[in-house]
Amino acid sequence: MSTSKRALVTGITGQDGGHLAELLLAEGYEVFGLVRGQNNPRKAAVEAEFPAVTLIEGDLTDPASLVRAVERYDPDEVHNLAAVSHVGIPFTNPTLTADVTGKGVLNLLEALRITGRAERTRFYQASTSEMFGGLDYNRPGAGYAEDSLFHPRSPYGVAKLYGHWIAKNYRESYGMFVSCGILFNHEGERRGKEFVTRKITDAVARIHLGQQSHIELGDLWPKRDWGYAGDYVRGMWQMLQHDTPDDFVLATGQTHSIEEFLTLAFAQVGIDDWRPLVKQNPAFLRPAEVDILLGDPSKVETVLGWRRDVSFEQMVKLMVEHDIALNAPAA
Ligand code: NAP
Ligand code: F7E
Repeated sequence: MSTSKRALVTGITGQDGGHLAELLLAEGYEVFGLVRGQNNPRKAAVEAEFPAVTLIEGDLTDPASLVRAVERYDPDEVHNLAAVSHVGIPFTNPTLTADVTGKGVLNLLEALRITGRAERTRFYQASTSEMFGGLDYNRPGAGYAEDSLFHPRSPYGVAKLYGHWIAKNYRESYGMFVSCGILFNHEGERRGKEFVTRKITDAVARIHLGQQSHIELGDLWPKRDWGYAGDYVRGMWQMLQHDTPDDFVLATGQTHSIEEFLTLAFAQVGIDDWRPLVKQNPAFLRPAEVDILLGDPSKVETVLGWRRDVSFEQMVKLMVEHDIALNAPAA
């Protein structure tokens, strides 16, 4: 029997799943990834990039599949990254979002508890800054911290708040080692193109290469606290290595509008006046918008010594360069 630690990662086909698999393998873990559905098109990409990862069929909405996974692979750590993670799309499928993003957390915690792992398996829950909401009455000031008021503004945020509280409840009720990372937006070259940053860097690359004429977006004024995903998965992992379970905000402490992101991204390809290349499409507006997100990472910096390596400017540059290389025709 191997003596290395065993980690089960849900959401392994997603952005954070890729960064986390990379980190855990480098740390010497045996990594198991939960993949849903028959013939999932993203499974092959994970198999190709991480042949050492064992993929397991399972779905957060299927409790029996989770019981089977934890019984068979007996993880020391479970990193629950799986979710319907888009904020806009769940306005049209709120019930599915509640089932996966909310109740799915309960299903996974129960799988650990009823199979007798409450005292031995450490659990990470991917909570989110979307639980805060960015409204006037709870404006962040120096930044939202772990004890700030919650007021989610979307079915996604509401479902995540359930996941957050049920995770804390299992810590308090059963003494489980459950830590929640309240993560502000984090981006990078693995980000899905349905999110605004990657949509922009992909479009900037394609406009630069003459493959696209313009980009259609929703509101440009909202502000987000954008960090680099590689730095954030290191923070998640550090939370499970700490001697006690706790909740931590991961953020940069800076906030930027989408307009600022556009300015930096287009500057990478020498375009200063990007406004004629950006059109508003009402399809990308949301029934309720989160105006501003700004996080205060003081606690995670002090308690866990977490620091980010990649600045906002470096991240935008990295993403545009990556998308130019990806979209460029083969020589
Ligand atoms: P992502 O790229 O959208 O990945 C989501 C993952 O969840 C995918 O692997 C997806 O699998 C999986 N999934 C969806 N429904 C599932 C189900 N029913 N059963 C099992 N797996 C399912 O998200 P991410 O950006 O990596 O984020 C990771 C986690 O952190 C998410 O929980 C997200 O809500 C949270 N979070 C993200 C941010 C951020 O800025 N990135 C900030 C705060 C919190 P398929 O490939 O099969 O679709
Ligand atoms: O939107 C605006 C949009 O979808 C950012 C998820 O990882 O972070 C992410 O959620 C902003 C919003 O991310 C478009 O209205 C304008 O104000 O990139 P996004 P998000 O909603 O902040 C949080 C922390 C999570 O937890 C989530 O899982 O950009 N926006 N035009 C647009 N957004 C998108 N997607 N597409 C547009 O065309």
